[in-house]
Amino acid sequence: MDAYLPKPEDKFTFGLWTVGNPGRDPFGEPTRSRMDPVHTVRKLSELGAWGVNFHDNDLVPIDASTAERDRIVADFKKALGDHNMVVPMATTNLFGDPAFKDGAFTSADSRVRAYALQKTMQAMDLGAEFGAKTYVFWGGREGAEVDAGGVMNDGLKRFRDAINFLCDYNHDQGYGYRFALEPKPNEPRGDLFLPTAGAMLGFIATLDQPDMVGVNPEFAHDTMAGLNFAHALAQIIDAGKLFHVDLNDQKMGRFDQDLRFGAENLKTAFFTVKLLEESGYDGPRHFDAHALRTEDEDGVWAFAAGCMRTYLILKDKVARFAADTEIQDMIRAYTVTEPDLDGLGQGYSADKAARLKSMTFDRHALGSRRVDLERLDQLTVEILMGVR
Ligand code: GCO
Ligand code: MN
Ligand code: MN
Repeated sequence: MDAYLPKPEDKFTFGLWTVGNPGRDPFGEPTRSRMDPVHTVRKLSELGAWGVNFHDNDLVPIDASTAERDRIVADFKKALGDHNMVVPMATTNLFGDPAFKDGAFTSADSRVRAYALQKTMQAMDLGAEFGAKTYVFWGGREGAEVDAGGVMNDGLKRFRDAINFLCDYNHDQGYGYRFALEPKPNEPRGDLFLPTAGAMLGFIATLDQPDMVGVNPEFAHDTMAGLNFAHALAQIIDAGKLFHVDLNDQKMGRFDQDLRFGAENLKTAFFTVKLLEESGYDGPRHFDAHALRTEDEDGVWAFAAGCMRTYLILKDKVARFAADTEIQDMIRAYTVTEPDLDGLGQGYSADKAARLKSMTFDRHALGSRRVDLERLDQLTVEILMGVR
C-alpha cells in the first residue's frame, strides 16, 4: 500500500482554473484545449482529491443564458455527487473581462464598482448552491500602474466599502461564508493593493465585521516578493486568520510561475506543511498552480498527483522531524527558559519593571552562548534528503 496516496480526508482541492489552465502566456497561444468541468471532477476524484473550487466563469461562461447556466449547474452537481467531491470554496472572476481593466471594487468608475458588486453577489449565490463555506477575494485588477489618478488611498476606501457591503449580504442571505482575502504583490497590475499578508491583516482590522474575514495566503505570492511564505503563514495563524491556503511554488523574483507544490523551495514547503499540520488548521489544502505550458493532459494529471504526493511526503517528514530525538534534544537546548525571567517579561507591573532595571546581566556570557543552528539545519536538510 502506497503511504503517499491522497485520500479525501487529506482535504486536497484544486481550482477548475488550475488543472484547466490551457497553457496560455503573454508570449504564446494555449497549448492545451479547454477542459470540461465534469471531466475535471472525475479525474480529480480518481486521483484522491477531496474537492474542487471555481470562479463563477470557470463554471458558467460570462455570457451564458439562464437556461445554459441551469444546465451547466445541474451537470456539475451530478458529477460532484457521482464522484463524492465537494466545493469548499468559491470566488469571482473580477479580472478577466475588459470591464475590469482598471480595477473592480477599487475602480475609479462607480459603474464598474456597482457591476463588480452585482457579479460577486451572483457568484456568491452560485457558490452557496454548491455548499461552499469559504469565499475568496483575490483582487487581480485591484491595483495600479499610475498613481496620479486621485488620492492614493481612494482604492483602499473603495475596497473596504465593497467588503463591508458583501459581509452584510452574506449575513442577510444566511450563507455563512467566511471571507478569505488573498494578497499578491504584483501581476497582473504593476502594483496590487494590499500586497502582503501583513497589509491584509491590517486592512481586516478596519472592516465593520472583522470576524467574518480572514486571509488566503499563497506560497508563490510571498516568494515573488522575496519574502518567506512560512513566516507569513505563521503570522496569519498567530492572528487566528488562516481561513484558506493556496499552495504552489515559485522562483524568487520571477514572473508569476504557479509551479507544482514543492517544485522549487523544498525547505520552505516543509515548514509550510509543518505549520499547517501542527497548528490545527483543518481547512482545505488547495493547490493554486498549473502544469507547465509544455504539458499535454497527461502532464496535467502528473502535475496534480505530484502536488498531493509531495504534500504527503513532506507531512511524513514533519512526523520524522518531531520523532527525531537528536533534533528534539537540540531544539530543547536551543530554547533557554528561565521561568523567573520569563515571568518578569509577561504582564507589566511597576514592581517587575523595577526588578528588571536593577538586575545585572552578563552580556559577554549571553554573546558567547552556543546556539548550534548549523547542526540543526543540517539535520533538517538530511530529513528532507531522506537519510534520517
Ligand atoms: C493568481 C491568484 C489566483 C487566485 C484565484 C482565486 O495569482 O492568479 O493566485 O489564482 O487565487 O483567482 O481567487
Ligand atoms: Mn497566484
Ligand atoms: Mn491564489
